[in-house]
Amino acid sequence: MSGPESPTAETDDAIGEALAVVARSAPEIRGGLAGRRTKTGGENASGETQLAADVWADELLAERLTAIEGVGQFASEERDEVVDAGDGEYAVAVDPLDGSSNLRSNNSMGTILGVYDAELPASGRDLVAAAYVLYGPITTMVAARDGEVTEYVIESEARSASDRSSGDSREQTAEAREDGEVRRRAVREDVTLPEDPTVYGFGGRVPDWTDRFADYAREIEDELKLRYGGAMIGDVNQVVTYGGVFAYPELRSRPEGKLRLQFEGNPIAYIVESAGGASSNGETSLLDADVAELHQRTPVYVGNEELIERLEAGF
Ligand code: AHM
Ligand code: MG
Repeated sequence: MSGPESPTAETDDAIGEALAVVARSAPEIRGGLAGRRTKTGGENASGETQLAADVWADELLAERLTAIEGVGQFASEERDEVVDAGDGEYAVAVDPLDGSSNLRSNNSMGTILGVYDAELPASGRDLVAAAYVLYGPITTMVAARDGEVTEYVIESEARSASDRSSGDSREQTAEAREDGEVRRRAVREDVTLPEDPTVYGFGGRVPDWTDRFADYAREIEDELKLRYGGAMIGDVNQVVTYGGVFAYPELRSRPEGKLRLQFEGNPIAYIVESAGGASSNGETSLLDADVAELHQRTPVYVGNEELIERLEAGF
């Protein structure tokens, strides 16, 4: 890759490099979506139909993340088994395209990364970093490491001087990284959930909700504004931005919910908790959930602490 490289402390180690690889790959993943909206005919480990884009993003990230010195395992929502990547201490888990059913209707989607200092499947307490990319009107990345959460804007080529001067000056912060041709610009440091929550988004069909979740939902509906987009990353990012609660709850037909602990629940819980919020599987923080297997599902509840406490109190 050409273009300026400015190594920083964060890219000097495997954890920082994994975050950098995801950031660097984001414009390419985004750019490759247009021709890959078709079904492959295959299914992933959770029994979901794969799109060409799911498989392609998985392969791209697998190749790049397993090449990092210090990464010993790679796992993805899109493949059955953990890939052995050598001697490295860290394991990376990805959801290459979260919310890919939104591709057909051209709504937002994401990419999720968790970096575990343990063999997979691992507890959320073994996470040392996590990040998500949101492919919205612009491409952003929210990364958590060492208890700090940062939001970046990802741009695929150096912007011209006139572009730079036309932006909101409050968004031009000191920290900017040049990862090859991709620029990752910090636009919000020390991200924390706003204290006065305003939005909620709940997945699953309402008649399939359990009574206890339906009771909770009724309370929340009176207080907050519905914002549900069908991609967890988009929905969680609204909660991180405006405050509120996101749930993909336990269902009558599926008490274990839909989302996967290693690839979705844990990384999102790590980010939301690092941003001062809370997470739950209905009983305990997702980060303390019992780990059974790589593709295990879990109910996911994340948001402002008070809203998650109320959920647990009613369960
Ligand atoms: P995916 O990773 O296979 O795309 O599935 C996860 C997605 C989440 O992003 C989202 O919260 C949920 O599935 C939406 O499911 P539904 O279509 O049932 O609302
Ligand atoms: Mg997903």
